[in-house]
Amino acid sequence: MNIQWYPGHMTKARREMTESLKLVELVIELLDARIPISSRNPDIDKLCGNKPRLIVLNKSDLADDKITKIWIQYFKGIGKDCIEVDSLSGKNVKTIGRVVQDKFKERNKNLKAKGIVSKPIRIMIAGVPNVGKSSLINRLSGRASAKTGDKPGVTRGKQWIKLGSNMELLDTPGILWPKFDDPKVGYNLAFTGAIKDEILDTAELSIKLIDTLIEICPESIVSRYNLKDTKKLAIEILEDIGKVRGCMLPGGNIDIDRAASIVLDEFRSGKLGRISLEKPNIK
Ligand SMILES: Nc1nc2c(ncn2[C@@H]2O[C@H](COP(=O)(O)OP(=O)(O)OP(=O)(O)O)[C@@H](O)[C@H]2O)c(=O)[nH]1
Ligand SMILES: [Mg+2]
Repeated sequence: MNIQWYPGHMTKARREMTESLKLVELVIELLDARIPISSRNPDIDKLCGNKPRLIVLNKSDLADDKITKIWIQYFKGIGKDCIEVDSLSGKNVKTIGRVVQDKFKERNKNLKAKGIVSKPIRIMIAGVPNVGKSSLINRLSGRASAKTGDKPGVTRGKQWIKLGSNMELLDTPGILWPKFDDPKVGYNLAFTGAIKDEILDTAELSIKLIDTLIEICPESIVSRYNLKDTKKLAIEILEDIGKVRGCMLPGGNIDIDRAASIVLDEFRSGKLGRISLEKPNIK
């Protein structure tokens, strides 16, 4: 399966994003803590130019804590400010306000010297579909200002949300890029829910996910599905999972599609544990 998803609305959203960049002083690049590289738009440097940026690793509740800490060091090592948050519970979200105010200390001091007491810092939140941009905005603003949902493509237009008198946030639709050079990127985005499920082959995707989990953390599926043997093909493991979960079709065959959906849903909702699919290449 060759995964590509770049519908027309993303071309439009990308154009709008380029336009809106002129209006903001900071871009929050929201990445998925489980796949910080795959969820990073390869065009982001070109898109943002030298606009100040803050990298925020979201869904940290679903990622391995130790690995997330290493990712933060990795980004700091390449000169990028980076923090982790969980926009579902709100954990660490307040740190963003502190980091932003700190980044703009000089700017605020200069404004004050000119007699301007407060001019809100305008911030754009950018990231792949379903990474949690709108959820983060709602957490930061303390109200349900932006529409959220557990599928990609919920936000369709840009929306400004005021955060007291200090900051104004711009929610943007999730965008991808026209071609994933490495097929692994497409899979990682699909596993984590950034790609519309309707264009994916669920069984094939789930088999790929099983292969990946067997490689990086076999215990996650062994314990969840009481697997006796994992030294077999991923399709056979998926059949075993189907049997354990009673996914049977009339006639006694295993309902592979249902079993595949179970594995994907349970991975995405963290029931298989806190799993980071990408690790940085640093000691
Ligand atoms: N576990 C977990 N779930 C999260 C987190 N942040 C957001 N979500 C969930 O992820 C899903 C997508 O959230 P949204 O805020 O709609 O994502 P978005 O980036 O705005 O998506 P688009 O508008 O489609 O681009 C929702 O089901 C949220 O509840 C998080 O930190 N942890
Ligand atoms: Mg949204």
